[in-house]
Amino acid sequence: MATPSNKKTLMTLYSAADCVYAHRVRFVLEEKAMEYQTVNVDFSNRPEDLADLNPYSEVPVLVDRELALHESVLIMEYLDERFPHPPLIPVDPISRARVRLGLHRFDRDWFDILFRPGHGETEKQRARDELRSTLSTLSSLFTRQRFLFGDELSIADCALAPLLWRLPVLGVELPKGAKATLDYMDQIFGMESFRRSLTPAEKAMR
Ligand SMILES: N[C@@H](CCC(=O)N[C@@H](CS)C(=O)NCC(=O)O)C(=O)O
Repeated sequence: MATPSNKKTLMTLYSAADCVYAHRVRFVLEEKAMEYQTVNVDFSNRPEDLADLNPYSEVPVLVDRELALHESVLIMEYLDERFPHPPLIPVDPISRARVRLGLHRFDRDWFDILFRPGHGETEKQRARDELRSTLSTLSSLFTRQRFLFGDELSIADCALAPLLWRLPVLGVELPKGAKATLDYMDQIFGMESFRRSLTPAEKAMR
């Protein structure tokens, strides 16, 4: 008779020391208090299986049993569905759509330009300027609510936080008047899950 195996299969995250996209996933995994193992990818010596797991050979990739999933946003959404507590995506369709639209805009307006290859310095400077002014404008929102989409942490906060952590590295300084945004950042950076999500290379960024 076969004995049921209760051997736990840990999820594996293919990450990299200072990858802003992998950082998003590490934050969500820590917020969900998940146990997982990490493969730290060195791009000058990629693990052979990375190309099998992700046709683009990029990180992050999450391997959960038979599933190999890439794209940070898809991974965050998957984790929230698979491990619903604490919920990081609101339940009503309008709020869900707003969160997803926010994620899309973060990538299109900032992450893709600042962290993906193929963008010139002029375009990057425009993205940095726009980021600084949007974060300043968001200050009035943060005087009314704790997080981007209300008083609960969402995957939008988890997606943006790794970029906020990198503001000094990017050379983006917020004006003192953006106090509520700075407080919002401190609140996130002080979270146990966020602190646990940091690699040594990321810890050295601030
Ligand atoms: N849109 C992807 C972007 C992933 C990405 O650009 N990852 C970078 C590292 S931060 C990568 O793997 N680059 C491969 C390389 O440098 O060859 C996501 O959100 O996961």
